[in-house]
Amino acid sequence: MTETVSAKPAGDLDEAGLLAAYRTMRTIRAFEDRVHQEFAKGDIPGFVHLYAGEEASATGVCQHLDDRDSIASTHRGHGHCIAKGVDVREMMAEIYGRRTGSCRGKGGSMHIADLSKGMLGANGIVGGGPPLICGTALAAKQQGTGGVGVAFFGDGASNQGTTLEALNLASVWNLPAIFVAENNGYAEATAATWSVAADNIADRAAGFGMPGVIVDGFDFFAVHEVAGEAIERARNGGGPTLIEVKFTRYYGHFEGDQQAYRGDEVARALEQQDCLKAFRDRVTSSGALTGDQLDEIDREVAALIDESVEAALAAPLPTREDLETDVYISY
Ligand SMILES: Cc1ncc(C[n+]2csc(CCOP(=O)(O)OP(=O)(O)O)c2C)c(N)n1
Ligand SMILES: [Mg+2]
Repeated sequence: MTETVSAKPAGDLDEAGLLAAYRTMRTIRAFEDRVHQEFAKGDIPGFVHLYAGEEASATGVCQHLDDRDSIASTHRGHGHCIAKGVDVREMMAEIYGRRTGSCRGKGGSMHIADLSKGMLGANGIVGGGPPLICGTALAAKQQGTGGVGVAFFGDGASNQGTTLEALNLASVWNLPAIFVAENNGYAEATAATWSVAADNIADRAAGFGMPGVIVDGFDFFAVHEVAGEAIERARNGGGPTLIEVKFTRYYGHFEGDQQAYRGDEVARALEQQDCLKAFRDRVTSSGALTGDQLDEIDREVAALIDESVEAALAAPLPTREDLETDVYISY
């Protein structure tokens, strides 16, 4: 049976942990809102898929991770990168295709990676992440590091053979792997209710002999709690978990998407469910944090994003010589 978790009382985070969670979610939102504006000016090359609305997932999961752990991401990867600690200035420069970017301007939005942070990369291949995580989780298990691998993937990716094979492999090898299905209701313009067999993606966990949990993706505390249990179990040799996080994305599938296939769900979610508003309400009404503390973070994050854009615009583009570097890596 798949368990559904939502709206648990405020979790076990101390003040520093709550402030860190809010800073991460606010940074993701501000980053994405700004990229949305900047993309419309025409200065950003390539395709961009924004993560706004989904911040509680990356943040609630990655807050449990450390240097031993790795994550695999998707084409909608900025939030995962920020939550795993990739430098925001380098990310912005990467999105602008600049030499100072995380991948020296050669990857762009869909390929931001920082192996030094355990961020294996955003990924243009739908369903590309889960098999990668089986590899890192197997390495962690064999080397006895206590590390885990986390694969974030979408509802569309949940139907890919690669994802289902990875779930099977993780289970038969009892890997310290966490599969986070980010069900935002659509794969491009195709509704998950139309394309995903079974009521819930998490229900599929039973077929692979692992726990499956559904969580309200707008509720940071619920995601944090569910992810914490799954990650602890994996670290202690208890094997993989499939977590389904349900929410909606605030922008189109990609920047430029006319979204003719959608109703008023974004306006409703922003008004009634938004993870940042819900977090603020929860922590200020319980007295855990003050509104002033959160406002201060908002200001600091806004300044960081301004600086990142200015620095990216002023940074050099890659040169012809750069074409021949970073092609092969020696291990
Ligand atoms: C293997 C593969 N097939 C198709 C595509 C084209 N494509 C890019 S994003 C996408 C939809 C993905 O939907 P989902 O997994 O739900 O992620 P979301 O965009 O909702 O975050 C598709 C079909 C691709 N990039 N890779
Ligand atoms: Mg989707």
